[in-house]
Amino acid sequence: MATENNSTIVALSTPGGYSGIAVVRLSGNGSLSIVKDLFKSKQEIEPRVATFGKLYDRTGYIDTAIVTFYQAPNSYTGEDLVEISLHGNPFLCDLLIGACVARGARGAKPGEFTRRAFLNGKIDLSQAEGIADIIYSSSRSAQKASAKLLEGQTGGVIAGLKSTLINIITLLELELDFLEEEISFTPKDKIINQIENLNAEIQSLISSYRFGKMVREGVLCPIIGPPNSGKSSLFNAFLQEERVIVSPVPGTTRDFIEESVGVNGYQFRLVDTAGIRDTIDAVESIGVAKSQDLLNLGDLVLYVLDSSDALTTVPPPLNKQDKDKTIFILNKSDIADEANLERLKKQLSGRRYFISSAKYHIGVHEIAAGMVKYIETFRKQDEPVFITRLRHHEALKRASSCLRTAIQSAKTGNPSEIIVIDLREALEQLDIILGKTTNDDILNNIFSNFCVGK
Ligand SMILES: Nc1nc2c(ncn2[C@@H]2O[C@H](COP(=O)(O)OP(=O)(O)OP(=O)(O)O)[C@@H](O)[C@H]2O)c(=O)[nH]1
Ligand SMILES: [Mg+2]
Repeated sequence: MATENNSTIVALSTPGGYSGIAVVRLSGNGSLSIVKDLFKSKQEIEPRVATFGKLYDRTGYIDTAIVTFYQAPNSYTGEDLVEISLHGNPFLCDLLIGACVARGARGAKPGEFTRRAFLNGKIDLSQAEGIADIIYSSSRSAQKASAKLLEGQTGGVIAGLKSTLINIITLLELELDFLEEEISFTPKDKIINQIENLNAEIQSLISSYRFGKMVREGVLCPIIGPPNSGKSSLFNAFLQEERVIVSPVPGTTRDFIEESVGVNGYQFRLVDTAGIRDTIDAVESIGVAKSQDLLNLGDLVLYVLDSSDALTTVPPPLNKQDKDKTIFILNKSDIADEANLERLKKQLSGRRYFISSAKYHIGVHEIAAGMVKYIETFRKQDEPVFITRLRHHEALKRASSCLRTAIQSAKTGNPSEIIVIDLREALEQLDIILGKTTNDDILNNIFSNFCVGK
């Protein structure tokens, strides 16, 4: 009987709409027989050979097509899989999919092809996530990071940590097994040392997430500052278009507008915001409050000041983190007098700043280069991979916490069987990343974010 996991599934794997070609994919035991019933060709269908022919359903001719058959287990899903390329017309694709369903296939759910690849052991869970990430990546750095996930480099690093951990557990369990006998065991301080080294590696991966998150999700970069300082002008200068309204009236921007720009392979999510000031206007004050929130959320803050205004002052940093992530922009340099610029530069000593004239697009390249330089300070050159997904970050944090407990426990002289309990918990967390012990809810969550047909 065809169950949920071995039924034959079918879906359009290319975006709906009109296009040169579209690809309909089937996976499961029935794939080949369903296609043979629909497809007429002078050649026999052979594995991994593109075969030209014509598609017919019971009502008649559908389209010409190329059929490629991938025989189990040498396919994306590990099952028999057929790809049918036909003309990219939604009506034709629906006809074909309907004909497949009439012959026993059922429509695939989002990510179901990849889910089967995972369940059939073709890929681990981190690779499945790499596939989703590569489909949605929108910058060179994100694409490179997802390729590492997809190719299993991230999974490989995790598997390496896992095997170190298994070795340590084995040493301790060996001791438990031969407790009665006269054998010398690895001394405890040596074991503690091994756990500490492992934990240091995990910590290093955990700290790589700050960079990895910015690569995968883009660098959230709010443009903040007093009203009328030129925030919207700078935003437009980055985008090289008049995207938002610029006017001499303070309080022009009330809502938030986000646009992405790519610089040196990184994606920056610039957000134009309302000027921060005390205001009695209800709508404007909502905007000002949201600007404050963005200041906290942003990965990197561009703080724009009007350098032509003698009343402009540099705000003091609220804390170390704000100080680090803020780049000041002394804008309107074209109409600023030298003395005022010098006064502001002095106030900014020890902090990062650039001088610009957003109205005339002057200084924008330098600011962009400064933004890239800031992001790259978080990149660890000696790490082969960095963590890009919150799920991995959380699992590694839990693993590290178990290891710290194990170290504490070993140092206080607890017996091996107690230490092993925490080490096994850490192992489980690493397995979660690879999908070895992942519950259905997590799997559903991961695969439901895929498109249908992948
Ligand atoms: N001379 C000069 N004028 C500028 C420059 N940048 C902005 N302006 C002018 O300053 C005024 C305010 O610019 P906006 O970009 O709207 O300023 P804002 O910070 O977005 O203002 P709010 O949205 O009201 O907070 C406009 O008249 C701009 O043309 C600059 O570099 N030089
Ligand atoms: Mg504005």
